[in-house]
This record gives sequence, C-alpha cells and structure tokens, in this order.
Amino acid sequence: MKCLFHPQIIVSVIPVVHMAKVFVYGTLKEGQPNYFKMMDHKNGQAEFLAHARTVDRYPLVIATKHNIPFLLDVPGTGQRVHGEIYRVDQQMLEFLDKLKKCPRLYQRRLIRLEVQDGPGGGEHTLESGSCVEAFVYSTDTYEPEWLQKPTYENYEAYGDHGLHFVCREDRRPE
Ligand code: PCA
Repeated sequence: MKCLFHPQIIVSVIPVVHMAKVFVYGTLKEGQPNYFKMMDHKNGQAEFLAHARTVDRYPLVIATKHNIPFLLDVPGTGQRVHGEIYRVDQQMLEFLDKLKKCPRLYQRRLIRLEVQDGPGGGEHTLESGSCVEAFVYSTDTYEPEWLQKPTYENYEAYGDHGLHFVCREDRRPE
C-alpha cells in the first residue's frame, strides 16, 4: 500500500501553538470582577488547571484609590497567596499583558506554586502537592507605604476589608 501522508509534510502543516501557565490571585480569579474577560474567547483561550498557593510568602495588598490588588515582588514577607492556575494561549497572554498594563503597572514573572487541587482527568492535569512554575502579574514598582498595608492570603474584591474594587468601567476620569 502506498503511504499518502509523508510524515515531514504532516509535521510542517501543524501550526505551533505556544501555551503558558498563568497564576491569578486577584480580580481574574473565578467569581472576581475580571474573570469574564479571561473566559471571553474573543481574547484567546484559557483553561483552568488547578487551585494553588505560592511556595514563598508574598505581600498581597490592596492599593490605589481604585482598590487594586497587587502581589508585591518581596518574597519572604506577607502570606502564602492562594489563587488559580490557567493554561492560556499566546493571544490570551498578550491580552492579559495589556489588561494588566505590563510592564508599567505589573510585571509578568515566573513564580513557584504548590498545586492544591484541580478537576483532574484532563490532558494537562497538575498533581496535588506538586510544585510548578507559572507566570504571575506582580509588581516591583510600588509606593514604599504599600509595604505597611495589611496583607491577604485569599483576595476577595468585595470582602470584609471594605476596600471594594472599582472596575475600570466605573472609574471617573482624572
Ligand atoms: N489581576 C491579576 C493581578 C491582579 C489583578 O487584579 C490577577 O488576578 O492575578
């Protein structure tokens, strides 16, 4: 029998899609005000992989007049921060960079995470208890006073702290 599909031709027609892992700890988590933007296919693809917490402690603070959550790039202080790991495509990564005003407001860095639980069964399942690296939007361009602010281990936009997040759409012009 003749082989119609030459292996080299098959390889050359499959587009290479770069996927990346992103750890979200703030308004992008499920149930938080920016989650829908990450779930909107117009912006790219995002697949939930697992809940996780940072291996190191970090200060997660709420700052600015819009009560924006920031993970300060100061490992070793604050708390082990809880969040969610998503597998995203290049288009979504570029969208998130723009949304997070990276690199001016946040910078995208790799962070070490301890996997807690995931839906399991999927092709990209992460094992509970394992340690993985993912991108995170943290910042090293913060005001010195932010280091004195209360820190949180599990961000809630409308939580008991009373520092309710102001969505971009509701912000008044300066
Ligand atoms: N959104 C990003 C960084 C902080 C924020 O509000 C996140 O959820 O991880």
